[in-house]
Amino acid sequence: MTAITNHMPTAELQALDAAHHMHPFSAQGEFEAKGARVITRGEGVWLYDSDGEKILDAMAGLWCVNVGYGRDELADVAARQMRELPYYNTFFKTTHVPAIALAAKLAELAPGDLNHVFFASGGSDANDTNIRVVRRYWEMKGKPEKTIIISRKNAYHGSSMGSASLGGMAAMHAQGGLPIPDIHHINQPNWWAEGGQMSPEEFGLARARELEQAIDEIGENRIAAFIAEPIQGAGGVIVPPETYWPEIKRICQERDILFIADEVICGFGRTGNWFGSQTVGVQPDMMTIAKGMSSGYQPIGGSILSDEIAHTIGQDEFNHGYTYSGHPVACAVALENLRIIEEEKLIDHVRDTAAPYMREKWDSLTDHPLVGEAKIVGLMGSIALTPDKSTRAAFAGGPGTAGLICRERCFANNLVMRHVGDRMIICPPLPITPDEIDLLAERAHRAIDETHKRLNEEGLMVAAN
Ligand code: PXG
Repeated sequence: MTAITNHMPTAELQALDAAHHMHPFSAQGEFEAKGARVITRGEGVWLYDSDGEKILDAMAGLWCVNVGYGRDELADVAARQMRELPYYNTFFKTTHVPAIALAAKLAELAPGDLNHVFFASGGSDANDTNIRVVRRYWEMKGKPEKTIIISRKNAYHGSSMGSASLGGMAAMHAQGGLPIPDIHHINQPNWWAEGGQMSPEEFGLARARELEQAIDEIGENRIAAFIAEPIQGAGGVIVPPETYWPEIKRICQERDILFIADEVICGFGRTGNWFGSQTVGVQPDMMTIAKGMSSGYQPIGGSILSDEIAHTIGQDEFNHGYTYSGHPVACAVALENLRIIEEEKLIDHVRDTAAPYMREKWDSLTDHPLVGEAKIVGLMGSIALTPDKSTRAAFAGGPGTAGLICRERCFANNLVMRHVGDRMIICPPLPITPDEIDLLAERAHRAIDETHKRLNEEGLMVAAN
């Protein structure tokens, strides 16, 4: 077989891809009709494809390339670490410097007494760790019946059996016998789609109080933990009403349950603080981290535990761990990535420069007849596409009627912007400049115009009843 390289014709690469490479969350058969876009290179906020197109990546890969593409420092650290110690495990009373240094750094950055890191290779396996940690914690506390974890519909916590069960994605639960036992889902704080006649403030309180109701109905003696993303990412960048998090905080403080903040997307500067829980003002007992912790340059994730939890489960053997827990190359790269975020003051850049400028541009999209609400926190934002913004209507054609067209128009305009149903979402690399934000907004606007035109031509600007 000849070597497969960037220099092969796109069609050949696509044919091989369709024949042999199974894609996540995809109907594989569709790649035979239309091949996948082949990405060959990245630099800053820009991607290049096999046809030589230059694409603005407003999704930072998959919500993860926080420091942007093309960072030589990260490549150099990886090469150095691979030469020195490419792998060793952290089982059986052994350790190594990259894992020690990264754990200590994360303990310094994480709020409060979150001082203990259990490493994984990504967010899904870190959330699996969390399920086992909270159940083990209560067992060690003499309350083994506290096993139930409360999560939310339309949450995303990963794709493994455990983490997909924590998640509240109906389409995932419909395949493969999920969820696992003892996971309970309450409703999400998505005012635009589900708020009805309530004000956002009333709705935020009502949805937060579902946590209290669930605890009362199931019994506090059965509940181990509540898990939530500070701002739902894959669910469509759902920014809760301002009343939501303070009420959740009150409930978590009053009740004897643990709170797990899933910071896989919100962490590492995305919301203008190190962690999203700082932005929404709650102190977690545990955090899930991944993605931005290495800016995606290496696959790594983890769980950060409070002193109390770590000391409690640490009194006996915790029968859990992954071959790549604390992988030295991944740890070294993550540590260098944190150094870049700190030394380049990327969080200040998000908070003081990029986010305010992006918000101005983003909010102005609501002038468009197709755009209902525009939401943005730090550098994660969403807009709701609607056939009738006065009633916050969904499309008669079902979820995705406008979103799918809009994503395709974004692609055609060399902008990566995702859709979730009929919400369009962005999550660009943190160093994005005002000039690049201008380009992002211009292309988004053009794509929305083209979508609107198509919807009108095809008679799809119709509200569902
Ligand atoms: N928690 C959250 C909040 C996530 O967003 C995970 C856990 C799982 O992480 P890993 O590293 O195992 O993928 C995620 C991942 C999408 C999309 O379509 C989002 C994610 C993954 C894949 C697709 O937006 N987030």
